[in-house]
Amino acid sequence: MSDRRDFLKKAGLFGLAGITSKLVSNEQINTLENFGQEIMPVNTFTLPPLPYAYNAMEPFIDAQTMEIHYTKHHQTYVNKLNEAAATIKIDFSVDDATKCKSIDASTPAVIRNNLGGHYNHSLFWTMLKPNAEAKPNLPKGKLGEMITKNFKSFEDFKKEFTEKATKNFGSGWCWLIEQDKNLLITTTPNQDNPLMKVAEHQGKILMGLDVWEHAYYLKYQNKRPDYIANWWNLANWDKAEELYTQK
Ligand code: MN3
Repeated sequence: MSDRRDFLKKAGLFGLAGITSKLVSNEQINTLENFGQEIMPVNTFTLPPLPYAYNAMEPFIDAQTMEIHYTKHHQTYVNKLNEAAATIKIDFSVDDATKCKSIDASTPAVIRNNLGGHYNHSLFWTMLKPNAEAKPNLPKGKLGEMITKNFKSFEDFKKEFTEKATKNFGSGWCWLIEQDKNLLITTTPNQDNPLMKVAEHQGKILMGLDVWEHAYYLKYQNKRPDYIANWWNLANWDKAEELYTQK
């Protein structure tokens, strides 16, 4: 049902209603959205295509949560950021990670919150990987070795990350970062991230978990620990390894 609703909405958006008789795939929608982005001005933030279908993370993250999270929450950060960029100067000659690195205590809250929201979610979608069959999901490669070295074992790492993600009060994120060649688990409030000068611990982001209620409330209600426990099935360790080994 939600795919059909989504189709009807997108079809209306792109003026396709009536000229096509079958459902449009997410890939086709992404192509249309990419086309839309290409004709937009350069100094504009755009919602990146979601690299999978809304139901791809089932049964651990439900399709409706994914759809609302992406089309409403992430889109709103993008919209508010663009509104703010109309009056506040933003350096568009650098990438979004570099823009985040320049955020300090003097940055207007509207930029800090919405740039963080846009950057964090753009990254978050790529840090999830479908795993409907709940196959064992462990970091491998160089990062896998480093996690074992830093935290004694993957289980010890998992325990510490789970605890910090659970205890991050209110809305925020839990991160695995690299700092001075060591790995560290850290949390940020709201839409801050470890690239920003305002973060308690700064470093290279390797993995991140959104613990805002909007990320889990429909399926898990107040049970954040259940959401976190299920998220371990979806953590995209291939992406984390790519980030870790990228110089
Ligand atoms: Mn979110």
